[in-house]
Amino acid sequence: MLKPTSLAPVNRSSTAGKVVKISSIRCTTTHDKISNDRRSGNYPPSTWDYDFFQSLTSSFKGEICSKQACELKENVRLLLNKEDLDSLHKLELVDTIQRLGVSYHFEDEIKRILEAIYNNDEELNSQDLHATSLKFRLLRQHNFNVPQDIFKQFMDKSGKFKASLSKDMKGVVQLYEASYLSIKNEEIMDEAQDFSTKHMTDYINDISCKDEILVKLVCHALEFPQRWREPRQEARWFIEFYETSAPAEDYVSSLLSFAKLDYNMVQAIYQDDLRYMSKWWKDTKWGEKLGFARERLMECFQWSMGYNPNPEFSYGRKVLTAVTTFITTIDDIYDVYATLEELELLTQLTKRWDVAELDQLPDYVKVCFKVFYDNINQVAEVAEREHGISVLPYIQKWTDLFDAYLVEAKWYHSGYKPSLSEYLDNAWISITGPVILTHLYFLTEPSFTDEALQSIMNYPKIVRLAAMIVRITDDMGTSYHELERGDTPKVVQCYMNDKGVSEDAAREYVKRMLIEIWKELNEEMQAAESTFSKPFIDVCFNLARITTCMYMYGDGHGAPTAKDRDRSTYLIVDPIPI
Ligand code: LA6
Ligand code: MN
Ligand code: MN
Ligand code: MN
Ligand code: MN
Repeated sequence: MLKPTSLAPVNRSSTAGKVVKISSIRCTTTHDKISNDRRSGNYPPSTWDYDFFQSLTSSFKGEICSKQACELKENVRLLLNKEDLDSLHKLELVDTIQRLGVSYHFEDEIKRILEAIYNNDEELNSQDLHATSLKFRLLRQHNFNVPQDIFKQFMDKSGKFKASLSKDMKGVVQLYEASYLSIKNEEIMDEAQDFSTKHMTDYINDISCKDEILVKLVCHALEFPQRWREPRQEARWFIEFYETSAPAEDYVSSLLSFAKLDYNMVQAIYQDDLRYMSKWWKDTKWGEKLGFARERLMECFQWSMGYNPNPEFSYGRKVLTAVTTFITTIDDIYDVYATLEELELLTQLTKRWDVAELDQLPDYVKVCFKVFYDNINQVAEVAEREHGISVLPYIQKWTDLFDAYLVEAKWYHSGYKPSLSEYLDNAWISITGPVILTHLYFLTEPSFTDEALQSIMNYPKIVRLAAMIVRITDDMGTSYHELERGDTPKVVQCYMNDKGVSEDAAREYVKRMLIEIWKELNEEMQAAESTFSKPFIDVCFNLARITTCMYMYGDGHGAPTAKDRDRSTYLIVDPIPI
């Protein structure tokens, strides 16, 4: 029997105890009878379970911790406000604080520092590749206009970066990181990326290079640029790196102490969120009743942590964890379990947004959509109460996702091979970026203009671009298994079919495509500012970043490996030893 399931925050819980009527659900065995004819995703079972989630506990809670964190935080603030620090040291401090994962505490201070540097940078040694690149990256990150021309001085007459610069490997790494803040048609920045990537690759391949710390930094950067990295994973890596590489000075140890304590305290909040959600998940009974689908609560929680890692976003994280479990299960219904006839009927009927309308469909569909509608309606109710606007019509655009799922199911069942552009036209919706970001919009925006609402209804460019990055990155990580179990051609295969090229060549092409879309996303950050708030723009980027993180070792969502499990452990389970 389904139990009432609630996502509502405790202090807004007037719908929390709403009793779910179960009379319309007849849990007969019909689905067991037909299950023999159905496909299976052959996904491995989850390696995490309810008892484990319930056992999560942290000692980084309570007043003593908070008090200590407050004191340490004030030390860092004093450091940022120091008058006698020169511009380069200020930039380095900002960069360090960001990489340590604690910049969300100092947004005003950081903004002031960057504004001052933007308005008056004579002090900064512009001949220095490291300083110039760092300034370019940090200013662009914070939406200040900096032209690519500031790198011209490092180039020779033929428009190439001077070969002698390769001796300054720290500067080259900064140039590489800066190049990922570029927008379309910036030839100098393209050149910067090629130049830095080449010399960094040569550097780590040179067996005579002795600077182990620098090798570690270069390898980390080559794996993924900072711009693409998920902040919590990066923080965990950087805290360790900084500990071994920074000078033994007082300010370093005070920064590190704060970063570690803050990491552990925020992790304790994630554990609370996850414990709550594991109870919620158990109450859905999907694990038992929809056994064909992936059970991925830990991974779904990590997606939601990635969209917005800030501690106060607990309610939003819970909603997005539920949304991601819905996506995972419904995607498996469309891709693997259901028949095409069921999917056609289901897709049509979901538009009525009422589980009673699904009566003609098998029980597994009703079990799924009962929980789905109840929870999504509740999420909309909470948002409507909070914002005083009608939110449900926007959120009901889940049905666009189901339409896109059906298109793919029809392609698969008919053996149709779409062209790359036909595929992508549908695939940026079927990857669920729009659904996720629409939910996040109502969870992050402080106020709502008609223009912004209209834009959200039609999926603005920033949503489209972020979703495209998610789709391409997902396909690169998941298509191997998908094609094995039977699925429509994914981005790489569509390009191979279009052009008649090898898989390797197609993968290379798709990687370039990804870089180009990131450039467009960078550009859109500025344009979006006139319509959306910074927190919403941030979650669009964070969606792209958490995707990079989830698929960095393969299909980290559907078939997590030991490395993925390690990541879950250091993000959610184990604190940093202090
Ligand atoms: C993708 O699985 C899936 F279910 C996710 C929850 C991850 C992607 C989406 C988010 C949360 P699969 P398909 C942004 O790779 O069938 O099966 O679209 O998705 O390729
Ligand atoms: Mn299962
Ligand atoms: Mn799928
Ligand atoms: Mn799918
Ligand atoms: Mn996939």
